[in-house]
Amino acid sequence: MAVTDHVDLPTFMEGVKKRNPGQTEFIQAVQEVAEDIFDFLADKERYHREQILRRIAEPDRVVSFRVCWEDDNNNVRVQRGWRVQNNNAIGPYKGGIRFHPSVNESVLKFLAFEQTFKNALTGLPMGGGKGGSNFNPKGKSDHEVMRFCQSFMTELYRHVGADVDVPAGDIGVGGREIGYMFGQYKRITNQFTGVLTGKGLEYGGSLIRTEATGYGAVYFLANMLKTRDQDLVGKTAVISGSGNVATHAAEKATMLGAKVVTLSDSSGFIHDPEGMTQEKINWVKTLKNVRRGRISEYVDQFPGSSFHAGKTPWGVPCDVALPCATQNELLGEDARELIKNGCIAVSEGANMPTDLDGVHVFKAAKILFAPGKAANAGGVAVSGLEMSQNSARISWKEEQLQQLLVDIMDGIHARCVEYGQVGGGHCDYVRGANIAGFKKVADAMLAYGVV
Ligand code: NDP
Ligand code: 2IT
Repeated sequence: MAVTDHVDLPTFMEGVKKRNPGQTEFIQAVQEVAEDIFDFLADKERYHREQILRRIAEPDRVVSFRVCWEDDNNNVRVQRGWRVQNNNAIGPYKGGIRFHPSVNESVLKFLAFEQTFKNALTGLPMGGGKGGSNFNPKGKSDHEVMRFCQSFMTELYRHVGADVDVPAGDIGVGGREIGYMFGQYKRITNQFTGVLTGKGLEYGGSLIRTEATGYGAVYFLANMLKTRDQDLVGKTAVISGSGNVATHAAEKATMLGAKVVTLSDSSGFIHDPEGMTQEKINWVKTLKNVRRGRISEYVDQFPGSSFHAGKTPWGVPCDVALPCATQNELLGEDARELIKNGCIAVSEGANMPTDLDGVHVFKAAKILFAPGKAANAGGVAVSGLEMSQNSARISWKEEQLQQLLVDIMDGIHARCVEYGQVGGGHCDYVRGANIAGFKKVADAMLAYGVV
C-alpha cells in the first residue's frame, strides 16, 4: 500500500472524536500530539501500517468503580473512582492519582495518554497510566480523607502492583493521601512492596520526590535559556498554582536568581512585586500542606502584595512563565498577552496547562516553549528512581538523587532538541517531545506485533 493511501490527520481526528464523544480534554491531547506525529510519519510506512498512534490513543483499559465512605456526620457518600491504564509497552503502567471534583474519564484519559509519552522521555522503563476520583478533599477532616482513601484502595488494589501499575500523587493527592492508601494496600495484601511512589521517607519513599517536579521544570527552563546564552539571574517569573509543583518551582527559580512575583489557586492570584524569598515560600507550603488555607491569605502576611480574585496571573509582565496549576489555565489570549509583555520562555509544570490555541501562538512566535510532558517529567522520573530503590531495598543519598534529576532533565532536553529542530536554529520543543516520546513507545510496540 502506498504511503499516500493512509488516512490524513483530519480523518484520523474525526475517528478519535467519534469514538470518544464529549471527551474534550482527551481529544485535545491527542490532537496536539497527532499534529506533530503525522508530519513525522509522512515517509514512515511501517508505523502507519501497524496503526501505532491509533493504538496508543486507545487505552489498554479503563477501570471505573464505586467508592463509598462515611463523612463525619455519618452521611453515606458515593464517589466514582477510575484507573486508566493507557500503555505498558516499555514498562509497568505509571502515573499519578488525582482527587478533584472536576475529575472525569476524559480528564484521566488525557492524563494517561500524555503520561505515556512523558514516561518514555525520561529514559526509564515506565508505561503510562493515571487514576483518580471526583472526591473533593477541600474542607474534609483528616479522618474523612483517611476513610475515603481506604475505600478507594479497597477497590484499586486488585488493579495495581509493583510490576503491574504504580500510582503516585497528583492534584489533591500528596503525602497524607499516599500514606493512607499505602497503609490500606499493605493491610489488604499483607505485602510491603513499592506499589505507590511519593511515599514517606520512613516507609520506602525517596528523597527529593516531593521537590522533583517543580525543580525539574525549572532545570528544563534553564536548559532552554542556555541555548540562547541566557540564565535565570534577574529574570522576573510568573507562576500559577500554589501546590506541590508551584511552590517547588518557585523555590528552585528563586535559588537560581529569578524574581518570582506571582502564585495562584482556583480563587485568584497574588502579586508580590518585591519577589519571593525562601521564607515566603516556606510560609506558603505550610499554608497549603498544614493549615490547608487559601493563597489570598498571603497578602495579610506580606504587605506590599495584592490579591486578584477570579483572575489568572498571565497579565503580569514577566520574562519567564511557569503554569503549575491545572489543564487549560493558559488560553490563546493569555499567550498573546505574555508575548506582548516580553515573555521569552514558558515551562509547563502542570499537564496541558496551555490550550491548543495557546500552543499554536507560542509555536508561531518561536519563543522557548516546553510542554508539560517534557518539562514536568522530573516528578515521575524520581518516582522511577523510588521504584528502583524499593526493588533493591536500599535508599540512595540526597546528593546522588539531586544529580540524577539534573542528568535526567538534561537528557530529556537533549531528546527534544534532537527531534525538534525546525530550521534557523530554533527548537520546537512540543514537536521534539512528541516525536521522541512516540518513537520509543512505537518501536517497542513494533517489536511485539499486533497485540
Ligand atoms: P496540588 O494539589 O499540590 O496543587 C494544585 C494547585 O493547582 C493548587 O494551587 C490548586 O488550587 C490549583 N488548581 C487545581 N485545580 C484548579 C483549577 N481547576 N483551576 C485553578 N487552579 C486549580 O497539585 P500539584 O501541584 O501536584 O499539581 C499541579 C499540576 O502539576 C497538575 O496539572 C498536575 O497534573 C501536574 N503534575 C504534578 C506532578 C506531581 O509530582 N505532583 C508531576 C507532574 C505534573 P486550589 O487549592 O484552589 O484547588
Ligand atoms: O503527572 C505526573 O507526572 C504525576 N502526577 C507524577 C506521576 C508519578 O508517577 O510520579
